[in-house]
This record gives sequence, C-alpha cells and structure tokens, in this order.
Amino acid sequence: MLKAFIFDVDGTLADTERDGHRVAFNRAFKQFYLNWHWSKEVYGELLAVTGGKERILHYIKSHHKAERNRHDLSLLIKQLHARKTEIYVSLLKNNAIPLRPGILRLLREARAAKYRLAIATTTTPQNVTTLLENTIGPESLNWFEVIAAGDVVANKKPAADIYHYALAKMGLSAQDCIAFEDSSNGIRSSLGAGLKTIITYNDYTRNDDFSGATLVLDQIGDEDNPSLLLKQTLQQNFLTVDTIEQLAQ
Ligand code: XBP
Ligand code: MG
Repeated sequence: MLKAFIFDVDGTLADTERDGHRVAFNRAFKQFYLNWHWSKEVYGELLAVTGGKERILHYIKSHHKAERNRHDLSLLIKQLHARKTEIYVSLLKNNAIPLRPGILRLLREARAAKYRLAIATTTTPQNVTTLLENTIGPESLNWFEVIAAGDVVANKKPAADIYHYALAKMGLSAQDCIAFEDSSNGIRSSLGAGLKTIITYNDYTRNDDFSGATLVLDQIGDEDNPSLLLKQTLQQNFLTVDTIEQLAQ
C-alpha cells in the first residue's frame, strides 16, 4: 500500500508556464527597461533550465553574452526575479490559472482514502500557495503536509534534492510514495530519489523522455474530460486512486 502522493506544481497541477510564468518574466523585463522578450517557442527551449533565476542567467549567457560580465549581474537577476514573482502572483490572483482536469477530483479521492499529500517543486513557495488558494481555496494549504519548494534545496530539478527533502520531512521512504510529474527534468528528479512516477505531459513536454515512468498520460482526466491515453491503455476514462495503487504494486 502506498502512503503518500507527491505532486509537482508547474505543468502538473496546472499549466502555468506559457500564460503565467512566461508572461510574468516578460513584464518584469519591460519594467526593468530590458529589451528582452521570451516568445512561446523560445520559452519552450528555456524550460530546459529549471528555476526562474537560473533560467534568466542561462538566457543572459546564451542570448546576451555582453551582459554576462556586468558587475551587478547577480543583483539584477535577484531583483528581476523578485519582481517577476510579484507579477506572477498577481496574475494568479486576478485571472486564476485553473487546475488541470482531474487534479481536484484525485486530491479529494486521495484525502478521503487517507493518503498523505505533499508538493515537491522548483518554483517559489509563494507561487504554490497562491495557486492553491486561488484554485481550490485557502483550506487546501492544509491538505499538503509538506510544501517543498524553490531555494530550500541547493540543487533544483533534475537533481533529486527536493524529493529527498520532502521524503525526509514526511519521514517516509521512496517505496511508500508515488510522484506526479510532467517533464523530463521532473521525472529525472523523482526517479533519482527512487520514486515511482506518473507523468501527465503538456504541450511543452509531450516529446520529453519519460523513460522509467510507471505510467504516461495526457491528463489525469475526469468523467466529462477523459484521459485519451488511459482510455486506450486501460479502458478507463480517468485515473483513480485504486488504479494508482494497482500500478504501484
Ligand atoms: C518549474 C520551473 C519553475 C518555473 C518558474 O519546474 O522550472 O522555475 O518555471 O518558477 P518544475 P520560479 O515543474 O519541474 O518544478 O520563477 O519561481 O523559479
Ligand atoms: Mg513541472
């Protein structure tokens, strides 16, 4: 029997990247009078680097080589990222990005069946709490006994640190848990910590390498919004706690 479900956030709980994080980065660049713009396509490439600050540094190194020697580079990145977080949080508050189909149903089912829940993500903690508050509601913060996020570990995904951190906080070993991820960086991190992993890919990650996944799906799905891949493989419209338990054995 599994004891806990551990969820990634960006791309897994909600499609936050293209119309959330990307837009916030671009607005922050503008407010700092930087002539930088991350198109949908360029952003897809930049997603290879996880973490907003790390992504900005990577972008400067690859697209604006002259800027990389600025004496105030790390301060600039810190300030840009702080502004980006403010913008992202206000985007979530003003036009909430919805949870992906089936996520809320699965969380409710898991809670009813007494599974423990946690989050393991690269994004800034405030982004996670704001997403949960503005989709499910403030009470949902108590649904997750650990919200492992952002700079709490030294090495972000694909390193396994954030999953090791979440497991240690819960006092559980990897075989007691299953992870939910959407990307190759995510699954490298969860597999690195020894976790079985279910993938729900999205437009940015559908061609990623998901070797080692327990299951790869288009989405968790619901009665009125089925998972096409689950229908093909297991003749089920949506992923249930019972199916997850069977797959994990
Ligand atoms: C998510 C990320 C995050 C967001 C930006 O990766 O890479 O960096 O794009 O968040 P994952 P911050 O889903 O694998 O955890 O700007 O707050 O870092
Ligand atoms: Mg993700």
